[in-house]
Amino acid sequence: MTRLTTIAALLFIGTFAAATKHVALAQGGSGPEIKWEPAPAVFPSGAQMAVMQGDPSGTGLFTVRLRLPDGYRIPPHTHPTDEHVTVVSGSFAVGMGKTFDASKMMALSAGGFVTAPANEAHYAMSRGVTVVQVHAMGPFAMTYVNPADTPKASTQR
Ligand SMILES: [Cu+2]
Repeated sequence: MTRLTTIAALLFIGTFAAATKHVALAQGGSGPEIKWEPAPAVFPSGAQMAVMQGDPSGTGLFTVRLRLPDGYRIPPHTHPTDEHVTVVSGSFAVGMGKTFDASKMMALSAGGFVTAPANEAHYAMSRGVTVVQVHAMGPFAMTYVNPADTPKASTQR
């Protein structure tokens, strides 16, 4: 029993050490070292994106941050996988449904968290310059409910 406990403790320490290493790596990408770039053309113009972890175009878990200007709107859309959003700063309002309706949105401030289930239409708007962190299983894709809302690559940036 005691020996088993010791082995379990050693395993735990090993796991913890590995996790700590990952945390240390992640810290290299936080704060002023975050590399912001114009968000991909699938987003309405004006947003910036930084990849924190993983590859949004790959098939595994990825984490990105989006920096949105005041009043930035993302029209109703869906994703093929659950989208998990954590508000880092600013104010981010989210609504569920196929029609943008500002009166039905839930406003989230820093620390707020919301999950948009796969294939369920939702929309969003920022109030003030806002940073959100999105994590999901890749590959990341957005399908706009109204095809006319799909940003045109030629008008980006
Ligand atoms: Cu979304």
